[in-house]
Amino acid sequence: MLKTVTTDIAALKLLDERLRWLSAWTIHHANHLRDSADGLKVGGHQASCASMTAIMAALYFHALGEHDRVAVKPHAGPVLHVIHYLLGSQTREALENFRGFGGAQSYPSRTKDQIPVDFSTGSVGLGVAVTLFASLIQDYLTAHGRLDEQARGRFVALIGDAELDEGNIYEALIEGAKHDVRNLWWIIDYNRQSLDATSADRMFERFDEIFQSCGWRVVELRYGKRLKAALNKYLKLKAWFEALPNAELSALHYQGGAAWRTRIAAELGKSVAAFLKDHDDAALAALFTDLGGHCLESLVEAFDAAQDDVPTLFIAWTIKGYGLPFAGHKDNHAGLMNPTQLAALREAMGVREGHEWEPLESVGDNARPGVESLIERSRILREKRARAFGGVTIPALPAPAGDEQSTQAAFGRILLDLSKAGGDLADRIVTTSPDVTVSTNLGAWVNQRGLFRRDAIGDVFVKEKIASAQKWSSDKKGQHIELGIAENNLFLMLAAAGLAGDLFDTRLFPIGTLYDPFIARGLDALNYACYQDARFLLVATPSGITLGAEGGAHQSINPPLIALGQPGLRHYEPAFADELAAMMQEAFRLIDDPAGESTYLRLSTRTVAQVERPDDNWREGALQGAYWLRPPAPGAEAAMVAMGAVMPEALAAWDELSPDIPGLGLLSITSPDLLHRGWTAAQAARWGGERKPSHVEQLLSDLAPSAGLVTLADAAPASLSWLGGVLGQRVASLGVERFGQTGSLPDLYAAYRLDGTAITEAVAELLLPA
Ligand SMILES: Cc1ncc(C[n+]2csc(CCOP(=O)(O)OP(=O)(O)O)c2C)c(N)n1
Ligand SMILES: [Mg+2]
Repeated sequence: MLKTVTTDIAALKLLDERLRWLSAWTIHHANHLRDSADGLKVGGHQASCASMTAIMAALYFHALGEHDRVAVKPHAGPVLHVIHYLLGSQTREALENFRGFGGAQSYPSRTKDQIPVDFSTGSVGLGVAVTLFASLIQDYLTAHGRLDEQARGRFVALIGDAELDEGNIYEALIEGAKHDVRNLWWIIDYNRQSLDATSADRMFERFDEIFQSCGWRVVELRYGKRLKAALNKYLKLKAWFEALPNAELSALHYQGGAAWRTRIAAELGKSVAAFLKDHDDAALAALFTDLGGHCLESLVEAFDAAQDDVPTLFIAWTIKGYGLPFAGHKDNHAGLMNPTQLAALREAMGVREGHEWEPLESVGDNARPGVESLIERSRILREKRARAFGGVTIPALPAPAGDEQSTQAAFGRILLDLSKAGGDLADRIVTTSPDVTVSTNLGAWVNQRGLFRRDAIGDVFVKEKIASAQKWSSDKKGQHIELGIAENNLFLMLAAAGLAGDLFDTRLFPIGTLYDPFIARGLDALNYACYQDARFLLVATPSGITLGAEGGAHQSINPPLIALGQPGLRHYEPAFADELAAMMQEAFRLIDDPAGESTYLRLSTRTVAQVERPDDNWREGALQGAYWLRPPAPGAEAAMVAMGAVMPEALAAWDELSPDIPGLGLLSITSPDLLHRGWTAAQAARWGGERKPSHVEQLLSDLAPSAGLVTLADAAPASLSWLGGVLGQRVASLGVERFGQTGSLPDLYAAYRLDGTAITEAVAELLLPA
C-alpha cells in the first residue's frame, strides 16, 4: 500500500473492454445458450456490469495492493468473476455455469465462490459498511501487535449510486467518524439509475456534505479527459450539460449522437455551431459518454492521488449499460441483450464467433505483452488465502459459584474470571456493544480489559475522583469496542471481527451483546455476517417477559424462532450458570473450528436457584440441545419440556405433579435449534442408509409413543411445539403469543400462562379424557 505503480493505460483500456465483453457474454450464455431445466429466467445485470468495468479494471489491474480488500457491488459480480478468469483463478466451466448449480454465484460469495471474494455482497448497503468495520478491526489488530504495518491494506467498497439510500451506510459513517476510521475508498458507480428508473436529482449534492462533515475526502470524477477538454472550450455547453436532469441525461445517452445534436442545436444555437460542426453524430455520442468513471486515465490519476490513509469517497460518473445497446435506458437494470444485439456487440468488439470465451480475444499481437504483464502483476496480488483456523487452545471455563444466579450475571462473571486467569483466548477476545455494555453485564470485563481506541482517552470521572463502578477509559490495548446505539453496526462489527482469521490471518473471538428484542433491528446484518461465515458469539440479554417491569417494548418473544431459521448461528438458551459456562466454552471452540459456526446465547436477568448435579452427564446433552433434568420412567405417559428462565416453574410443577403422575419426566431444552437440525439431518441420513436416531428422537423415545408433552418457554410457543412432530406425541404448548407488558413475574406468568396453574392445566388436558 501507499505506493503507486506505472500502468500502461492502453493495456488497461483493453482489459476494460475484455471485462465488458466477457461479463456480458457470461450473462448472455447463461440466459440464451445454456440448456434450461426449468424454463425460468436466469438473469444477471449486463448494464450494471458495463457501468463498472473501467472502474474495476483500474482497481484490479492498477490500484489494488496485495493487502487491499474489496466489497464489490452485488450486481457487478460477473465482472469480478471475469477478472479472476483473466487472472487464471476462475474456470470457464464456472462461468458457463453462472447462476447454475455449483457455478459462479450471481452475487460475490465468500463461501460459495471458488475465486477469492473478500466480502460477500447481495443485500445492498451491507457490503459497503462492512469495509468500514474491517478497517477498524485492522487498526485494532495493529494496535494490539497482531498485524504488521506492512500487512495492512485499504478497504474498498464499489457502490451503486442507489445503494446510497440504505440507512445502514450512514450509521456506519457516523460510527467511523467517532473512531477516526482510515484506509477506506468508497467508489460510487454514479450512473444515476436504480432498479426502477433514474434516480432523484436533488439528493446528490448533499452526499458531498454528508461525507465531508464526517471527515472524508470527496473526489468527484465527472468527466473523462476528452469530454473535459471539449467542454472547457465551450463553457455554455458545459453549463448546459451540467444542468441536465438525470432522466434527460440518461435518455440522451440512450438516444445517441443525433439526439445530442438536435438538443444542443435547439437549446444553444449559434454559440456551439463550431463544436457541432467538428463532431459527427458518432463523435458526439462518444464524446458525451466520456464520463470520469469510464476514463481510465482519470481513474488511475484519481486513485494515485489518494495514497494517504484519509477515507475517500470517489463519485465516478458513469452510464449504466455503457457500450451496450440499452445504455442509459431507464429500464435496463435487468435488461438482457437479445441474440441479434449480442452479435452486433461481438462484431463491434472484434470478437470472432466461436472464440467468445477466449480471455484475450481481440487483443492484437502488439498489445498482448502489455496486457499480459498487467494480468501477471495482479495475479500475484489477488491469490486466494487459506482460512486460519484451529490455532487457539480453548481452556475449560468453570461455572461461577453461587446457589442463586441469573444467566446474565453468570455471563459477566465467566468473562471476568477468564480475564483474570488470562491467556491466549482471553487476549483474543474482543467485545462490542451498541451502548448496552453495562446493562448486559460486560462492565466487569471492560473494567479489567479497557476500551479500545487508537488514541488514548482518559476517564474524567476517575480523574476527578468521582465514585463510579465503571471505568471508561480507552487506549490502544483495550479490548472492548464501544458502539453507538445502532444494532446494524453491531452485527457488521461482528462480521468484520469474525472474519479476522480470513482477512488478517489472525483469529479473534468477538463477543457482541445487545438486548434480545433488538436483534430484529439488525437482522439482515446478522444474516449477512452468518452468510459470510464470520465467527462470533452473540449474547442477547435480557430476554422474554421474564424482564417483568421493563414491559412489552423490551420483552422479546420471537428470537428463538428467528434462530431456528437462521443458518450459521447456533442458539443456546441456558437455565443455569453451569450450562452457560459449557455453552460459552463450546461457542469459543466453534469460532476456531473450520466446521464451526457462530453462537447466539439468549440470557435472562432472573435469579434462579441452581440445581444440584449428581454427575457431569448432563453436559453432553446440554451441548446437543436437551437433557433429562428429571428422567422419566421408561415408557412414561407424560413429560414436561422447558427452556431457559422458566425452569423454576417447571421444576416446581414437577415436584407437585410427579407423585400423581408416575414416571413424569422433565426435559431441559438448551437448544431447539440444534434439536431440530439433528432431527431433520437424521431423517435425511436414513435415506442414505444411516439409521442412527437423532438426539431428540433418542430422548423422546424414553417416553411412551402415546405420551403427552407440555412445553414451556418464555418465547413464542412454536419454538418448542414442533417437538410433538418428532415421534407423533401429543403436545400442549405454553409460551408467549401476545405482546408483553409490565408486571411482577407472578402476575405476568399467570397472565401469559407460564405458571404452575397453567402447567397443571396443560398436563391435565393431555392426560385426562375430554
Ligand atoms: C437490501 C436490498 N434491497 C433491494 C435489493 C434489490 N436491488 C438490487 S440492485 C438494486 C438497485 C441498484 O441500483 P444501483 O445501486 O444504483 O446500482 P446499479 O445497478 O445502477 O449500478 C436493487 C433495488 C437488494 N439487492 N438489496
Ligand atoms: Mg445506479
